[in-house]
Amino acid sequence: MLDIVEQAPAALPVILAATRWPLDAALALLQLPFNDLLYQAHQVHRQHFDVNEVQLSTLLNIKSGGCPEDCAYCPQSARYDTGLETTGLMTVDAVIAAALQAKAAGATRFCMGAAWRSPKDREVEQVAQLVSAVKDLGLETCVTLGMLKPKQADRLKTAGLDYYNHNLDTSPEHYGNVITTRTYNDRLETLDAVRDAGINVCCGGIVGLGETLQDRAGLLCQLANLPTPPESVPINQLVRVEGTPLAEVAPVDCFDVVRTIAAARIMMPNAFVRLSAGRSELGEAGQALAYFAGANSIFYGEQLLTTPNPQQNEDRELFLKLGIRAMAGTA
Ligand code: SAM
Ligand code: DTB
Ligand code: SF4
Repeated sequence: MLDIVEQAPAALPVILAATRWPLDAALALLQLPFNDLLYQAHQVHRQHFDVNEVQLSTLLNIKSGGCPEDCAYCPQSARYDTGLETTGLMTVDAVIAAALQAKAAGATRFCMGAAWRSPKDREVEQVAQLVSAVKDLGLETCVTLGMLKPKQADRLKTAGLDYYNHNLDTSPEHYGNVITTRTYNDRLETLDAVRDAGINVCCGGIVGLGETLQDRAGLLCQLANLPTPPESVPINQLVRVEGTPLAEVAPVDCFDVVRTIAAARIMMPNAFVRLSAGRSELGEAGQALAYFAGANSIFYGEQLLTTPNPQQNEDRELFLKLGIRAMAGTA
């Protein structure tokens, strides 16, 4: 008897973590009537956040194109002819200039992306300088550089990195149809390294990769069942870019994007859920639904990494119409 009691505290958290969100529960959420799902998601949102506040992150592509990976959605893969110009890593001065503009426009976080499979230590050192420079401006910092080793994550943490973005993209089952040059497990290992370094995790995925509803539920379960769920969850709608293998895939229905946001909100109530790529396609009404469903973060600025995003004045106008405020900076 005593044995059981003594073992229980150690065993219990493991059991809870493994069953936090079973697949059938996530699938059931995505299959709810739209109004029921949105009502539930909005209630969860209201319990955990100020529903009239949205966090603004601005993206900068600090190293564009020429990536050796084969991600079938990505215009920056060297394997696909998308007409994209390849550039080297941006200088500190150019990055500071862009970050200052982002801050002046109202962003609280500056996210720098590089088209790498995994950075070399020398490249991590260069990015660490960029992170420190941006942090000194009073902005939160985020980078997405591909796969990261534990020591590299530690170095970025020391430089002042607040968030690392590394997406799982889709379910483990669909993953191999989209990317063959790195495994799902590689991605999970990078997430572990980031978490262990004490950096906030920004991890989400893409809808519109030809996945099933089960795959969407599977992605959300992977995210929600991580030992610690991500602090930030970007939900991207595929931007279909000519020259990539997924250029002609059927477009996603706007309501399916909103459903995915709503389920993410319910399954990860404390996370910032970012309505990411694909906002231009959603239009004002679609975005308003997404905010109601629990999205409370966006990429703010006329460009994502290589593709267009709504203009800043369009976002400001929509916020005004909806009574939404941009979240104030904390850095
Ligand atoms: N190379 C690094 C990596 O893949 O980890 C960082 C940059 S990569 C462009 C960051 C993320 O952008 C990808 O994981 C993917 O989720 C998203 N992404 C890339 N191309 C996209 C597209 N066409 N539509 C929607 N999301 C896209
Ligand atoms: C994320 O989840 N979405 C952003 C960011 N993280 C790096 C990238 C979206 C890229 C869309 C296609 C492009 O502009 O190249
Ligand atoms: Fe490379 Fe990242 Fe694009 Fe994949 S998503 S091809 S890793 S830049």
